[in-house]
Amino acid sequence: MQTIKQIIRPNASLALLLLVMVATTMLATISPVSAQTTDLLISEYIEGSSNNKALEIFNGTADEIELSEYQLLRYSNGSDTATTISFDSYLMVPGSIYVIANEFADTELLDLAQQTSSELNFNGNDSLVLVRGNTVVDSFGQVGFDPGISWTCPGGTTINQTLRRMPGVCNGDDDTDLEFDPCLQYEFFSVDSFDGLGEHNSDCISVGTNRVVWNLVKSQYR
Ligand SMILES: [Ca+2]
Ligand SMILES: [Ca+2]
Ligand SMILES: [Ca+2]
Repeated sequence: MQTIKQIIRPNASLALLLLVMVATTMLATISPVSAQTTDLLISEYIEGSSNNKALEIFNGTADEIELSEYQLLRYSNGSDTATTISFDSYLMVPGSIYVIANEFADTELLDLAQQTSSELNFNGNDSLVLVRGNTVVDSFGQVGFDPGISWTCPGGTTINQTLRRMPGVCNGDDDTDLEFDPCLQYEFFSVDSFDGLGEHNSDCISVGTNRVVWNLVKSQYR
């Protein structure tokens, strides 16, 4: 009768050992997480000086997402009629970021953007809705409501500031009719702060890390 030692190939033993080591390390280092991100998120909103306007999209899911299947709807000044902004074709791998900016923004901002659009011209009192087909994925503002100059809360305002989504926000706001309080989900930075573009701090389940580990284990079998 064969012993277990003989059945397991050397490569498989090595992979098993690696898996145990990785799992032990992960258990020791991963802090408790709140939830897993299930779709794209608006991770940053920039309403800066002049035409310095940008929106950052974050893929915190486990899947590669084709961004051209999504659209951005802009509802200006309390209007309930949208202007549609299409995304270029772009495959967002897990953990990746996409920045769309106003095409007349400063070079410093344009250099950080994957796409530009003249329609990305919100100025503080406009709602933005990220959709996939007819499904609302995330939203900023409140569709059909004009807040005046901007939405303001104790922490800041949606005009002449940079707003970054808090790390604990794992899912988008899919209720476009809900009263909008930017202080609940955003952190505020001074006008024309561009240094947070291209990265997003997330406390949600880090599916990207799991995937890297799994690929490492799989590679031992090839
Ligand atoms: Ca406006
Ligand atoms: Ca402005
Ligand atoms: Ca960011």
